[in-house]
Amino acid sequence: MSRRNGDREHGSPALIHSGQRPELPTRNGTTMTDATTAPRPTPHPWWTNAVVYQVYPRSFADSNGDGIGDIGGIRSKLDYLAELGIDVLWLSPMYPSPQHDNGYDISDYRDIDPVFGDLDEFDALLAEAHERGMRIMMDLVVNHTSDEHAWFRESRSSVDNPKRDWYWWRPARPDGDRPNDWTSAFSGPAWTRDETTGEYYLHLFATEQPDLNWENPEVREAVYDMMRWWLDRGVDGFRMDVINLIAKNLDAIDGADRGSGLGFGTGPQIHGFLQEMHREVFAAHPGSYVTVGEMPGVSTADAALFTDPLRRELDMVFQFEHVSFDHGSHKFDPLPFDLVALKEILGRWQTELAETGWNSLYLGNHDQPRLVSRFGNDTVYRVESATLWALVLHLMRGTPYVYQGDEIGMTNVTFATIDDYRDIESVNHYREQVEQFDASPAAVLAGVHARGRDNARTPMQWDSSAHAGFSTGDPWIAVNPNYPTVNTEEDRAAADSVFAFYRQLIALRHTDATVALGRFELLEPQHPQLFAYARTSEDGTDRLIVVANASDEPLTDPLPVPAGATLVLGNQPATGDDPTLRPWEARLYRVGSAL
Ligand code: TEU
Ligand code: CA
Repeated sequence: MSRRNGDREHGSPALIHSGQRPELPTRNGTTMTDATTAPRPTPHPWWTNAVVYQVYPRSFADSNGDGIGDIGGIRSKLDYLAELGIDVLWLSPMYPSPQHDNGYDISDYRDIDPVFGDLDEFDALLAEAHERGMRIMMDLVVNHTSDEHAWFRESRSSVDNPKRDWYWWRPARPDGDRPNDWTSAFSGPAWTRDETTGEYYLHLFATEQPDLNWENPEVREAVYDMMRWWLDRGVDGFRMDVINLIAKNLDAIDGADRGSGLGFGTGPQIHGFLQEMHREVFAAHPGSYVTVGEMPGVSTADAALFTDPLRRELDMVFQFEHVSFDHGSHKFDPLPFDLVALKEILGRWQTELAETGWNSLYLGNHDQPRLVSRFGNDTVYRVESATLWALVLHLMRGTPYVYQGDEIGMTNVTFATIDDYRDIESVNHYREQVEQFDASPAAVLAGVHARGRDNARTPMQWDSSAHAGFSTGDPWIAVNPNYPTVNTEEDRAAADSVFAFYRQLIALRHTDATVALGRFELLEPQHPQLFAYARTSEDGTDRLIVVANASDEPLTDPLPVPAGATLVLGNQPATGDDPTLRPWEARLYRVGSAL
């Protein structure tokens, strides 16, 4: 069943791969063929000029009218994705799950939840993606399982069950209190007392998401075995959910520390775990895979270690600095947008991972508000600011991730009451604030409007028909009411199509070695309106300059663009030599034979 062949070198370090992907057929029949079959920069691995698209399956496309997106829906949109030009599809979890956290609570790692389809349909999706030259990245959620996973059922059954030690069990403290004071990411304590034995189990997320004990070698082997099973099926890599948290801070676990388990950072065992995983899964399995580790709290120095190819841990990580700097006392307490701070963070990640390591580039995903609502202007300048941030992100060094709907400028949603929300994090937060802390319901709801995860989880807006063309039935969460104007059909017919702009950016990464690999340099770091930077080819002869006016006002200051530079791309109609940047105007220039 595997389409793999001997082209994939056995266990070789990432950086000596040719950068070609001969084992995948080219995208015949689409207009992207020129860009995607062009020789790729070598000797860098294939994913250094690839673009990833994240599908959140339950909100993407529903093929059977039950209101929940599914594999049939994804299959029906593969041509759309191929046209966009993306190289990799990251699929949020579709494994069997009680869905307390929309599939991030897995009860069986080796199957597909019937709400999404079955393994045969998954295999068909994989084959159809591969036929179009797209790879598939699975979501690997192994910091925790569902409390309905067979492993946890066994583990909780008695203190001497052979799987007892697969999870974190602790007796109450002598004073009868919980083992430590960690709180869960979804409100409330991170420990829950289980009636069966009277002991507590650890869950950094929901009560229904018990944390696996990675100190136990049997747990690790069971996970590696499952990963090899998916690679045997033909998948091309993994996005690893909160993978730094598998290594707990052991001193803190048995201490009485206050605060959140997430805040305690990563235990020192993490590098050993990831190197072992690499050895046991990727090196032991022929192929050229891509891995990205989601790592809340990771620093640039940590990330440079995790993504150093010679250390054989991960290919890239999702860092959180640029999606946390605008949190006040907590994530539902938004601070006003600070462009200078954002530039400092993104610029520092670019330069500090320049020599060793690799960045993943993202401004949104299924956990974050919509990028155009958070960083742009989602009313008057929706299209302009959506395309500005696309250009700013896609011209950086790293692997860009497009979250479903961003390619048409989808926005946040403002539901009237908490009953319209589905996300466990938002609903628990609201209840805790309003019921326990007597907060004003309107104020808490405002925080959810700004920062709740459901902003990104409303159904994909395909057209202006009922339910935005997402489903023929009632969707599991309401559609954003702006769907009659914001949808793929309208967008693609428009002269200023966001989709068309993304398509150009993605093609550029495939064909332009400076976009993929050039050195990064932030320009005018203190300018409050202008996001500007340069990318320079390794030999210094080619230079690209991005200038972006991230504001509602025109920008008349001189631009850091030398005379004679040529305009490569802009998000608003060209105005000849006009040096003024209109509100949310972004341009890309090329300076030939740069010094
Ligand atoms: O998210 C981990 C994470 O740290 C946060 O982004 C999380 O969404 C939360 O908002 C913390 O405040 C990952 C998944 O991406 C997320 O969907 C899951 O809910 C979570 O892990 C648990 O698996
Ligand atoms: Ca369905």
